[in-house]
Amino acid sequence: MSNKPFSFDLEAPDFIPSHYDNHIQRNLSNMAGQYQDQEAYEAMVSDEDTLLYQVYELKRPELAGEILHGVSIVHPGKVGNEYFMTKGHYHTVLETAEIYYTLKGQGYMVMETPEGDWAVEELSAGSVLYVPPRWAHRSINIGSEEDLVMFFAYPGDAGHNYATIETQGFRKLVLEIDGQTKIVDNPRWSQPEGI
Ligand code: S6P
Ligand code: ZN
Repeated sequence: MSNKPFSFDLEAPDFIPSHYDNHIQRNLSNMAGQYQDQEAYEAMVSDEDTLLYQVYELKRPELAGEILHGVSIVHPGKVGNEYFMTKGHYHTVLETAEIYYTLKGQGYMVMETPEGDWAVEELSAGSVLYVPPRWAHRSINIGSEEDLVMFFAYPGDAGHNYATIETQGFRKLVLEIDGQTKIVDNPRWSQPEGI
């Protein structure tokens, strides 16, 4: 991999990087057990394996001094009354942070720590979110028609730990109830052990 400086463009309306090395696509079938309404999930996935979100990554060596970065795009939609969202993860190296800059759309970042603290921050075009070390994070698109598009950057050695979230989800769910977006307790959640 070259160690020369480089640049690329992020342009409206799509904000797909003009250069990228990796394109990840996650569909409904990649989210088994993540949505609260299992019946709605099964019905949707057997009908069509809808694309939920995409990530465009610029590859860099996975070293502490590097900054991994790219663009994530969460499409609009719901499973039952729960919005389309990313899987969400802790960083394997817990003491690593992340920055998100929202380019387009409306959403929430749901976050929590192994100690049980939680936070939900709004995401809208032009807002910058700092996710401190130790905070697991999941992005959620609450828009009815628009993509939620964000530029992200995090330390090269961070890694991804999906297992804890896959087991029980996040402490808070973001649902649409009577046409309103609500943050509610996740009944499946309990304090994680041994992260
Ligand atoms: C990586 C960073 C993002 C996510 C992306 C998809 O640390 O947080 O690039 O990978 O938003 O989410 P997830 O939870 O499927 O990796
Ligand atoms: Zn991350």
